[in-house]
Amino acid sequence: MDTTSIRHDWTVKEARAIYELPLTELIHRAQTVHRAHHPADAVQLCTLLSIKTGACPEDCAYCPQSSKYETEVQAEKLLSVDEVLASARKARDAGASRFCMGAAWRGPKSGSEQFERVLQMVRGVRELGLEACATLGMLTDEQARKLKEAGLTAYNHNIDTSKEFYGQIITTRQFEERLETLRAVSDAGIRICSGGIIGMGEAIGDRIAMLVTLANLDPHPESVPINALVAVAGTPLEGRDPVHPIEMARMCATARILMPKAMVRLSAGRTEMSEEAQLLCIVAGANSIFYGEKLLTTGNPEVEADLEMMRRAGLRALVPADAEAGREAPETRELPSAAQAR
Ligand code: SAM
Ligand code: DTB
Ligand code: SF4
Repeated sequence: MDTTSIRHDWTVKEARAIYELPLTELIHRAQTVHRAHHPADAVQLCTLLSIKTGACPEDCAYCPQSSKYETEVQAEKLLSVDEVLASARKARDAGASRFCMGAAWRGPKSGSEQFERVLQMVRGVRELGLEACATLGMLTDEQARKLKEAGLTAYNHNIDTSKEFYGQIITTRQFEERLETLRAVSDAGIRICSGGIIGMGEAIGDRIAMLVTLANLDPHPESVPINALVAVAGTPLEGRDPVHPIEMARMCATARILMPKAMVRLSAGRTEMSEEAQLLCIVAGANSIFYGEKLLTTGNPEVEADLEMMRRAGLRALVPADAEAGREAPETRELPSAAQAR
C-alpha cells in the first residue's frame, strides 16, 4: 500500500472496501498511513466554547440549539470578549492548543457589532498563543476574509452526512450551501475543519459517501471531526440507538486512510464510550479530541479522566505543524498535571 500519496479521486466503492476490511487489517493500514504523516504517540487537545447558545433559526434534527425544538437548552446572548478570553486562558493552562468558538447562528451578520466582537475574540485567542477555530454557520467571502485577517486558524463547518441523506436531517439549508461556505473559507486561506455525525439513521453507504465528499476536496480538510450523535431529549433524533464503538473506530480509520494528513478528531459521543473504545479509535487513526467538561451544550469526559486515559496509554499532547506560526514540524508536549488542568 502506498502510504504517502494524497488522492482526491476516491470512489465510494474503494472507500467502502476499506471501511469493511477485517478490523485487524483496517487498523494496520490506518496505523501505517498515520505513522507516515503524524507522530504516533500524541493527540491534539482542542477546547470548545459555545459563545452564543440556542435560539438558532435552522432545523438540524440532531441539534438541541434549534429554536424549532423544545429542549433544555436556555438561549443566551453572545458572550463578551472578556468572558471568552477567560475561558481560552483556562483552556490553554489546562494544556489545550486549540480553542474553538461555536455560535448557534445560520451565519454571522456582516458589519454587526456581534461579528466585530467575534473578530476581537479571534484576535484575543491568537494573542494567548492558541490556535483559533470558529463555527458560526454560513459565511460570505468577505466574512471569511475578515476572519482570516483577525488570525483565524481554522473554520469548522460540517457537511454532517451524505448529500442524499442530508434532506432528512436539515431542510432550512442545502448541502451545496455547506460546500459553498467551505469554498469561501478555503479561498480566504483559512484551513477547513469539516466532518460529520453518525448514528442519525443513515445507512453505511451515507457515512462512506460523506467521507468520500470530504476526501475529494482539494486540499483535504485540515481536520475531520467524527461525531457520534448525542441524542438529546426534545430533538427529532431523541431516543436513537447509540453508535457501536467499532463503527466509530471504522470511521476514524477510513478517514485516516482517505485523508492521510488530516487531524481526525474523535468528537461528540465520548461520554458514552469506554476508555478502551476511545483508545481503539485513537489506535485506528484519530489524533485529536475535544478536551474540557463540555462540548457546546452537552457533556464531555472530565479533564482529569482524559489526562488519565492519555497517561495510561503513554500519549502526549500534539501541536500540529504550522509554518505560519514558525512550526515546520508537529510538536509533542508533556501532558499538564491534574493540578495545572484544574
Ligand atoms: N451553527 C453552526 C453550524 O451548524 O454550522 C455551528 C455550530 S453546530 C452546533 C456545529 C456542529 O456540531 C454541527 O455541524 C454538528 O455536526 C455538530 N453537532 C451538533 N449537535 C450535535 C449532536 N447532538 N450530536 C453530535 N454532533 C452534533
Ligand atoms: C464538531 O464536529 N463537533 C463539535 C464542534 N465540531 C463544534 C460540536 C459537538 C456538539 C455536540 C452537541 C452539543 O454539545 O451541543
Ligand atoms: Fe443551528 Fe448549527 Fe444547531 Fe444547526 S447545528 S440548529 S445551524 S446551531
